[in-house]
Amino acid sequence: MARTELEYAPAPESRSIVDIKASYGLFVGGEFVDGHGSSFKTVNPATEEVLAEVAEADEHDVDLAVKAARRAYDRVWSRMPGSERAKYLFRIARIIAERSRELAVLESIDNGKPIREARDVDVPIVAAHFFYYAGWADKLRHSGYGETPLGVAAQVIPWNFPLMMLAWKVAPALACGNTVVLKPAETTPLTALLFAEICQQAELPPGVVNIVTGAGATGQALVGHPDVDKVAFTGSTEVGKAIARSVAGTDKRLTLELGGKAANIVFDDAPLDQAVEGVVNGIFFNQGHVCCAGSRLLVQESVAEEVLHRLKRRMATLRVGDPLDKNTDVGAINSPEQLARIRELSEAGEAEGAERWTAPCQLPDTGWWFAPTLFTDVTQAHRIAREEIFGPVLSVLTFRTPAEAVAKANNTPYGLSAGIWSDKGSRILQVASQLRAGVVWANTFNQFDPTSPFGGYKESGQGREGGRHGLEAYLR
Ligand code: TAP
Repeated sequence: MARTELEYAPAPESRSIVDIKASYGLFVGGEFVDGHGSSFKTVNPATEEVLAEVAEADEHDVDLAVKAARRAYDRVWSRMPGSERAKYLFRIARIIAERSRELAVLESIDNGKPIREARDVDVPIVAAHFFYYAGWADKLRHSGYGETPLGVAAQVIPWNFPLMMLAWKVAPALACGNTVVLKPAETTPLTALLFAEICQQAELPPGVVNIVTGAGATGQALVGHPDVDKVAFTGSTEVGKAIARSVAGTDKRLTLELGGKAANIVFDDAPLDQAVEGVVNGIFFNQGHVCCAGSRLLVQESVAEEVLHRLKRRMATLRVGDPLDKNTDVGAINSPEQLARIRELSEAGEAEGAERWTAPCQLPDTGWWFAPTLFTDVTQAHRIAREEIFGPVLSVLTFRTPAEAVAKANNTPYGLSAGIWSDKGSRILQVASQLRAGVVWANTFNQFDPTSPFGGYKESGQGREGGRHGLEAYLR
């Protein structure tokens, strides 16, 4: 079948399974309430259609949300036995699993990510996180953690994995007995608001989870609120540093999950087809809007030509288009601002002398799109080798020896993740131990599991989310 026929196959039935309201308020104290500030529009990045008008929380709204969280913490949640908290978390997890289709479609529409990924990756991981941390809620005391929650957690998340980032933050916080006020990203508020409905459905005590929508100013008001005990932020390194400065000198606990510029290292003894598949997944999954994306391919010189040949052949088969089409591999870019940044950095790559290759594909006329792109002849000095592009753009560098691969991989201010492709277990272990990255995948990439800690070295952040380590951020 011709690729174009498959690429843009509409899926109207998917769209109809979600009920998107014309406008949304804030979720405070267990109820949807009107905000005191103005409102903003959230837009489908694949169609530029306005999906809904969403309240923009101002300082007063944030204060009300923190007060609701404090009340719920003092009166109910921190006093509740862990076994009881677990029941609510299990209930939330089950409802997420039951409503997974609706969540996946809404995530795809608001974010632009392919429905196949939202359905098979994001939402299952979200449910798994709630199941996993539900299991911890009654075991903290017996695991040497004590059972002393921190209080009210202010949580600010980005737009690339809206629901998943929510789950990574809310599930451990609640399991430990904290209450939360969460701010989703301005461009992707809808699944957090659907999650609020799920909290109501689960009869979670009012105020345990509060959702304040808005832009950066809302986030700033939230993390700066004096009655917040803990700040958990995922987003850019720039904003993360500003938040770290703003909480310095207070007794607020802080965890930061920030940017990345991961190296995906392919040695000459790697199973090449498998490696190419991993490289493609590493950079084109979620349009490359992934903090741990394998955005720098380091390939051993002796196999570079062969790897590039296979990589281009594979990239040419990627289907870019309608995120609700189950055949789509690469969806829409989340916002015009992000598209402009990807374009600007790609143009800088060409201007600095790297060679650009774009996968042949037809992009839709409306919406925000960027074709899968790779750059060869990249040097470490190029901006495309140093800066986070956060888009479907791969920079290829070569190396001769493992020591050179390690030196290049570590030559970045970031340190979130890395990948190693080799047939030799000893080489994998040796190289992994030298990489300054919080997560190192071997012969695979972008594997996430709630039992496994995730987080960065250097400017990729501080603290860990996930696993047993993820609890420590929410306990005193
Ligand atoms: P940011 O611009 O940093 O935004 C992240 C969140 O912070 C958004 O909710 C944003 O609101 C809010 N915000 C903006 N300015 C703020 C301020 N001064 N005080 C408090 N909150 C503020 O990042 P982004 O562009 O949404 O996300 C992309 C970045 O996130 C990338 O660098 C990526 O690597 C990183 N990321 C990291 C991870 C992990 S786990 N390390 C995971 C995903 C993404 P608005 O939406 O209104 O701007």
